[in-house]
Amino acid sequence: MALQYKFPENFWWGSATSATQIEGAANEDGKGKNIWDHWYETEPNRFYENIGPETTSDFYHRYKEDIQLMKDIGHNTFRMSISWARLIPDGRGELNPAAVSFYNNVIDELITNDIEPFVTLFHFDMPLELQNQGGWEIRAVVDAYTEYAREAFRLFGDRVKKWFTFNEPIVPVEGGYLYDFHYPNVVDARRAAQVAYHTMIAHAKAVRAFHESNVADGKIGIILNLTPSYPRSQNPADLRASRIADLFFNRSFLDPAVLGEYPQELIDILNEHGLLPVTERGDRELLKANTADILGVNYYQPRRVKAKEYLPNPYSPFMPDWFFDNYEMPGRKMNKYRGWEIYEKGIYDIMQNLKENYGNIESFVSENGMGVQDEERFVVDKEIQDDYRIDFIREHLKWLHKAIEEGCNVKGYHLWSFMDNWSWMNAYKNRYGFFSVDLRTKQRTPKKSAHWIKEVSQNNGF
Ligand code: BGP
Repeated sequence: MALQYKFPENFWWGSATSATQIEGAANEDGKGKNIWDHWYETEPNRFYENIGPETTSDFYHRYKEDIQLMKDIGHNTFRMSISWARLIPDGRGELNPAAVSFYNNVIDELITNDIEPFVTLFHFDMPLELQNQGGWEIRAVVDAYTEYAREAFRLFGDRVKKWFTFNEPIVPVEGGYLYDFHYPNVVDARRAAQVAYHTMIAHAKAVRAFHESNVADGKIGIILNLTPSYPRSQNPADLRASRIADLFFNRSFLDPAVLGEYPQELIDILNEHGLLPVTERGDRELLKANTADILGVNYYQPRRVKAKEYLPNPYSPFMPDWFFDNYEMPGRKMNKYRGWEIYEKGIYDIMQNLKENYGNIESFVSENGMGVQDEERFVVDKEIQDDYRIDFIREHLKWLHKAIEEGCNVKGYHLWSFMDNWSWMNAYKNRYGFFSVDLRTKQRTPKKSAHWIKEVSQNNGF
């Protein structure tokens, strides 16, 4: 069959998940509590339909069946995360033997089925014990994380060759310390800056630990949610607004992770507002020497901005959006089932930016996907007819293909997500999977997109 969009050989086809969102068994087999278990126990009504993280999609008990399904639909890679509090219940110290065997079993099962595991160390789920001590605000937690990373490399590094220190590290900063959608629900830009900084120090220390470990043939990187920032117009005020949004929401992590240093303009803004974090001697060299080998890009939607219409009240707490307003561009295409913009070319722009300004670092799409509310309404003959998702993936893949043809160093595509899963405060509101999950029976059923991706993966194109 002649394919119009043929991908490079050994392209990574797969999907992405995270421990807290799929495993369930939150109170089983010696797992310690993390911030999600705790927040749900204290404020269940903040979660969509009061659904919490105890059971989620039950991957913990069904991983074998799930890995067969991955194989059935042509996955050659799968992104998962380790639950820190499952592996080390208090965050530091004693290992949980049941967790060691669980992750060993999952990894072995994936490899036996020719699916390469991509493992993230931290996907939003801080052990509660460490959060109680101050979480990412304190340097001791950076050290606890580095120890955890070292243990993970030692336990699983003989078989896992793709490691990621953090998933979307900006999200716990925004959610936990600015906009109140993650525990500990603080609103304080100075503390947010400290948390962001410590996360990057933790990243660099884990990268260093990795290169000192014996996973010599592996790679380590980070997963960032990049939102290209498009100005309303080319007038200087709009351009400045978009540049500053880019500084806060992309370059604050992308630059230190890939180039090993913070953008000077960001440092200047933080300095001007008294927000510079506390640092230690040697940090600068640490960051510079321990950059990512590989970058995962999560892309859902762009950010469109315009110059501020009204000056912010200088007595209100500092927020990055003091510098710009969001711009609702007329005529933009929307995912009407989730409320996010769909702009497929964004993925191409991101990859071009990585090629031009970030040394063409080896990268892949580590999440991209379309959330849909009340997806059962699209069931015909027991199967969800998610043609909208097929279109969404196909149109993004076309732009990705073009980026690759133009020399961008892109190695794969992972959909968010393998199956419907628990999405933090949104719980099961927006469904993303190739497989739907019946919340009562936990039964998995392929959607139309599962059959489609199988063909695309097997043909390595479409
Ligand atoms: C990403 C996260 C995922 C997932 C996804 C969907 O930012 O990395 O963990 O939750 O967003 O989000 P939502 O369910 O809110 O649409």
